[in-house]
Amino acid sequence: MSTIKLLGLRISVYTRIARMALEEKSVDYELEEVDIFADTGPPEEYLAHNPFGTIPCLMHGEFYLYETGAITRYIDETFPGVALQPSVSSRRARMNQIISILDAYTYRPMVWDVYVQRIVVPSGGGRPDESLVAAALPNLKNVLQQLELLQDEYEFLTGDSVSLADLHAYPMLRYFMETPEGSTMLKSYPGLEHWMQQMQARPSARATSFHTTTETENGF
Ligand SMILES: N[C@@H](CCC(=O)N[C@@H](CS)C(=O)NCC(=O)O)C(=O)O
Repeated sequence: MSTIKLLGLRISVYTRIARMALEEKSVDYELEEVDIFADTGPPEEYLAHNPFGTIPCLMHGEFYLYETGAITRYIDETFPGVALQPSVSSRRARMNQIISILDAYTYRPMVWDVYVQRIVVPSGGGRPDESLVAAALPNLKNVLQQLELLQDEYEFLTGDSVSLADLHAYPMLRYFMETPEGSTMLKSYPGLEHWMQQMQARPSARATSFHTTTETENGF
């Protein structure tokens, strides 16, 4: 049995970020699904490990760790394999800057205000709140513009090899691309569009798809 468990959900953006880091490092782990979105709220036993009730939470033997940025850095620094943090401090600073942009200005508008309103709410028979979508889009334009500027001429967001910034960004952009607004907006940023295609082809992305095998992630 694996001594490494990730408590989370397959459909969760932050769970996928941590899973992609585990996959990139070829770590043998088990995903244990914890339904924090149940009507009754996160299970009591999960709150004992993460009192904030967010996912994911990494379990490595007796060591429990929540907060995705801490988890991915721990994975990179604990397990052998290719380094996922640039060795040059200015590049590493860019990586941390991008992760902050994603956490602070990207996740909520991209995932909750656009993806959930456009895809999840209608699929459950509800009506999307168009005001949320409309308010999010200008901010997301700003995000994509800054990400492309920061990427500069590199293949990946912080250099010519993949880093934790790429793993943090991909799941958010992946959901965004499933919306008409997201796939249209991305076309204005060819560097990012190319990056997205590269990321999508990585084994770590393929192994962690949000969707079940009957659905694909190729259609953006
Ligand atoms: N700061 C947390 C955020 C994680 C997060 O927001 N995860 C989402 C699922 S993708 C969640 O747990 N949402 C439930 C909530 O916010 O109560 C981290 O970095 O791990």
